Order: sequence, then C-alpha cells, then structure tokens
Amino acid sequence: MQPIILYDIPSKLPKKQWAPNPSKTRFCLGHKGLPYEVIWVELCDIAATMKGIGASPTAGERYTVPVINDPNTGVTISDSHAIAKYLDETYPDKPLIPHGTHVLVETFETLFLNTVMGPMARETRWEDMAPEGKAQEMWTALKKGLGVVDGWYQKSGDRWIMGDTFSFADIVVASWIAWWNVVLNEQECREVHALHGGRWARLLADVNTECNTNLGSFAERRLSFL
Ligand SMILES: N[C@@H](CCC(=O)N[C@@H](CS)C(=O)NCC(=O)O)C(=O)O
Repeated sequence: MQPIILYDIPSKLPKKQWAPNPSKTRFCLGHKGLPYEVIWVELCDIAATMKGIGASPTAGERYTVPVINDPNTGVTISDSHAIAKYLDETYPDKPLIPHGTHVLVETFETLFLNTVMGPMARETRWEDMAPEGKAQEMWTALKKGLGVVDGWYQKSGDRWIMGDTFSFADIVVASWIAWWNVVLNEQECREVHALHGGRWARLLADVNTECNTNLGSFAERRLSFL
C-alpha cells in the first residue's frame, strides 16, 4: 500500500505537529495502522495549496487542514470527520465510527467544544482561537467544561465515551487535550493534569496506546522550552 498523504500545519515544536484537527487524522491513521506521509503547509498557504490539489473547503467555505490524499484510490478528502468516515469505508478494520453513530459522533464534537470552550467555540477563524488576548476567558471555560466532560466519562463507565468501545469521540477529546498541552502555560497544564483524578493525561495516553501514536504529550512540549 502506498502511504496516504496528510496535509498539516507546522510549528516550532520538535515534531512540528501541533494543530488539533490534523491530530484527529493522525490518531485515525495510527489506529488503523495505515502508513502516511505529511506535507507541511503554513497557515497562510492553506487556501492556495488546497485549491491547487482540488480539495473542498470545509464548514464556512474555509480551506482547512487536515486534508488527505489517498494515492491508492486517488481520492482527496477535507475535514477530519469526513476523513474518518472515508477511512472506515475504505479500510474497514478497526472502525473509528461504530456503525450508525456518525451523526452522534459529529454532534459530540460540537457539544464537546461548546462545553469546554464556551463562546470561544463559536470563533471560526484559527487566529481568533489563538491564546493571545483571550487566554483567561479560555482557561476559565476550560476548567468548568472539563468537569462536565468528566461526568460524561463517569456515566459511560470511565473508559471511553461509548463505554467499552473506543471511537472517534475519544480521538476528538485527546486531540484537544494535546492542543492544550501546547497552548496553555506550564502552570495551567499542570492544573489540567491534576483535575479529575488525572483523567486528561491518562486519556491522552490511553488514546495514544490505542492508536500506536505518541502525540501531544506534556513532556514533549516541555522539551521545546529547554
Ligand atoms: N471541521 C474541520 C475543522 C478544520 C480546521 O479548522 N482546521 C484548522 C487547523 S486545526 C485550519 O486549517 N484552519 C485554517 C484557517 O482557519 O484558516 C475538521 O474537523 O477538519
């Protein structure tokens, strides 16, 4: 099988990778054990590059990443949810979205983001979600919202959002935890990791194990400050 091409935004972190939506696709590809290669696209070049490869815009007619190009089928797909659905249809082993739950899983991310980011979740531009200037607002909403999400996990039996069944919903949560490990300051990261009996660092580690990945750990972020 030829490697799938993943388009992602680079950063100055050791592994470059940091953006939450492409993380979802990395977890998905890892879970299914599919080989992939990354093409890094700077934020300002996304629209031109995506138009150039014939990718569709996502919600709000914006060009975003992740986008994948699968040379094995010749298909190009935008949006992490559509990519997960495509991967399940094309490579059905180890499903990401259990049969019949696509709408629930897609709705879950909207609910999750509204819960943990409050009004911030309604920002549509990447730079409006960046921490500068809105850090305090984001931080307060995050701690409150994570308490709600902790309750969801408890109700589901404390392992995955769908109980014993690992799914894209857990990948969504882990991808945003990985992002907070990058954008929150060190004290805030420590506070998040201490919340709810250490659930968030544990969940990120469990999703990494499930997907054979090593994404977004706090330890890795700290390396970038050395
Ligand atoms: N619903 C999309 C959201 C994708 C998205 O917003 N990606 C961000 C990076 S994490 C992006 O490409 N932003 C570019 C921009 O806002 O111009 C998905 O799940 O893939």
